[in-house]
Amino acid sequence: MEDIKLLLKGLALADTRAIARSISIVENELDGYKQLLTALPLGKSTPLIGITGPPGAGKSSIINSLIRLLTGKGKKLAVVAVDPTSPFNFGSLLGDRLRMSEHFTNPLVYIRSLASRGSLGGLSAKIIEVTDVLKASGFDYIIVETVGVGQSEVEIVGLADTTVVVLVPEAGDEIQTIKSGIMEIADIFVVNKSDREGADRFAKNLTHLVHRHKNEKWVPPIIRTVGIRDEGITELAEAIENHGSSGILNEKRAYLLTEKALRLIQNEKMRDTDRRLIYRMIEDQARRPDFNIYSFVDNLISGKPVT
Ligand SMILES: Nc1nc2c(ncn2[C@@H]2O[C@H](COP(=O)(O)OP(=O)(O)OP(=O)(O)O)[C@@H](O)[C@H]2O)c(=O)[nH]1
Ligand SMILES: [Mg+2]
Repeated sequence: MEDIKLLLKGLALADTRAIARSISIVENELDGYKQLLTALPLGKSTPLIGITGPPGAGKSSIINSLIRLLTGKGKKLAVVAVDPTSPFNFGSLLGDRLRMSEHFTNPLVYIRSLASRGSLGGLSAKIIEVTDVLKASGFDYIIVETVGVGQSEVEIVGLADTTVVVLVPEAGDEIQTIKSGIMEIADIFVVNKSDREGADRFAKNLTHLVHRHKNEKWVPPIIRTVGIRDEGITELAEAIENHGSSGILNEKRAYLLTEKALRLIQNEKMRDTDRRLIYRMIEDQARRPDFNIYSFVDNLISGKPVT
């Protein structure tokens, strides 16, 4: 049995080993994980910055530059990279590792990757718990990198205080290719790879689009960056600060906590649900002409034999 009180003390002192151990306890639901979670001091809210965008847009490069800038000011950062396990994103973990490796020995930075495998949506099943452990560990910022495919970019909004969407000009000046959902989730837009042709036009078109979707409380700024050369990163850090102090977060707080509560309830309810088992049962039963998905689910929930 772990000494949870000792771990909590370790977290309060930002002890790296206590952080790593606590994360692994909540991630794998080891003995004492509930006790640990319910005792986390979450009163002081550490800003959680979500960085999302298409594969290869430069998210890790930008985070790398942000780390350099912010640790240079003595800030302590935790970075969580959610690794998509879908086959076309293979290699991104290695990419993240390499690009942030210069910071691995920096005592001001804690870097951790989480697999999204097994989660219902796009983010890791335990991302809420993991980021809450980090919130109790004395960091000035928590940054979460997710590849913006499918659900994950919508989910990040329910987790992050500030959502940064990274785009690249090569998405074309066909600004319509930007999914409309993105306009709703971005607090800040980054046009990365601004060293490339078409960046001007792209940023200009994006500005038009943002103003069409404008809400009067916060107009998402558009920051042009060159991630590999640290260009635009000071402006990005400023934009993040501005968003944090705009008063919007106070309004957003209840919304974020509600989103979290709903996801935790959902996870709790789905706890014993085994996707593969259901798949196998359906594979077997769907061949029957009288197969009915509603009766199937009813039986499953009420524990009646379904085979
Ligand atoms: N020309 C140019 N290349 C860049 C820039 N920023 C990043 N890159 C390159 O783009 C590639 C992808 O960068 P990453 O930072 O790994 O992108 P990512 O969005 O984290 O990628 P995934 O996590 O795999 O989705 C790398 O080869 C970078 O060197 C930039 O501003 N200009
Ligand atoms: Mg990356």
